[in-house]
Amino acid sequence: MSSEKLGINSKLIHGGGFKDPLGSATVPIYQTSTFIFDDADHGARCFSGESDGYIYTRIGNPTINTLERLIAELENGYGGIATSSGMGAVNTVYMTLLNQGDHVVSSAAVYGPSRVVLEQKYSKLGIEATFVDTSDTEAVRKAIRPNTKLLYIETPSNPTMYITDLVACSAIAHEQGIPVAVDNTFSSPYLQQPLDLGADIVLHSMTKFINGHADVVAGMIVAREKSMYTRLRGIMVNMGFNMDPHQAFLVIRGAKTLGIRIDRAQQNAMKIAAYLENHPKVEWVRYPGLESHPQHELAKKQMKGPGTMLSFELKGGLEAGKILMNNVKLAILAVSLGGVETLIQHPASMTHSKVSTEAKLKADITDGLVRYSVGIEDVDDLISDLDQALAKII
Ligand code: LCS
Repeated sequence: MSSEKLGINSKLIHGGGFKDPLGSATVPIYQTSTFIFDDADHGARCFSGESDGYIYTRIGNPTINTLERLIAELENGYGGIATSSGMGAVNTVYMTLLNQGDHVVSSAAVYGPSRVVLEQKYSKLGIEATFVDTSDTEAVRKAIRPNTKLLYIETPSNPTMYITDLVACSAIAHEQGIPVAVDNTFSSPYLQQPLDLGADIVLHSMTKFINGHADVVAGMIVAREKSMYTRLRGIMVNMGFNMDPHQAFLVIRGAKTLGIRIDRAQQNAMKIAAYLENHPKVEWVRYPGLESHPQHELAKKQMKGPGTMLSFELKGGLEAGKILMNNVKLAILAVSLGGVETLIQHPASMTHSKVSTEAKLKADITDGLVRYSVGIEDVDDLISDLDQALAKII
């Protein structure tokens, strides 16, 4: 059966199109840096592109290529480009599309380093960035300049959980011929497919949902068109942002259960969000599945489910948040997200600590905001854990 016709859970198990010549049921780890040519002419043909034989693992490797094909199938794109980390994917996109004198419009609330690298490094190469709340479509239109070469969106945004209208923003960018890249880490392709909503590039920190077991750092980019794919791939290869075959093997294994992990964690997240929203010590909760979320309707339209990430602020602000974080016993106090285990962290002093105080406040990353990544534990245990920790706040 053609894999295009399969449902997403079947694709997760059988996608990637790898056929092992020895009949292995799983994708083997081709732990090699280089590949043997049949003869000198074959080597030359591989390099010229006449033959598609493998050359060198930074350029291509059967285990890594299988993962690239799998994620490209899930995102409905032309091809995938695996990277050593999510930041490897982010920087491959920036380096491919931004040159001296260019300008990028980015969501103000993005993963801290995705913003900081533009402010502190690309600015020194003559590249300007404007950060706007991309959930405000008009703000995106106004931020575009004649030299804008990229619209970079994170939705839902880390850690504010704002949702950007991808259809509307892609249309605005495309009117000016500007490509749109979407960091889809918070949803994974299981819940959102940005290329189908108009984006040209989708990228992931696969460290999160796609791998799902907090044991790998990895990234992926998928391009809709061949020409963009070729440009991105060239930068990844020559910058050395490549993945390692063992990483690819672990991500392929983790990805098989993406659907059931998210279904389960999402059920937990809905209950936890409702519990927190009704708790007297909680000021607000931002979870796309709650009617109180400012873009609840858009989330329902654009995403197949509200996901497993939520942020909230306690009435006692940061001090109360610290008491909560220091007293949870089941949730783990750690950065990262999207794994089977529930994680809690404080963005202002952890994942977004390098973002300036002014920029944090403008992006609504308040000092009291706590981020909670819901795992697949028993939800009653997670709620009891929060309950006993919240009780410690006087
Ligand atoms: N994009 C998003 C939305 C992320 O959340 C992260 C990492 C990255 C890109 C970078 O991926 P990495 O290089 O770490 O694979 N986010 C983290 C977070 O929120 N806590 O720890 C890492």
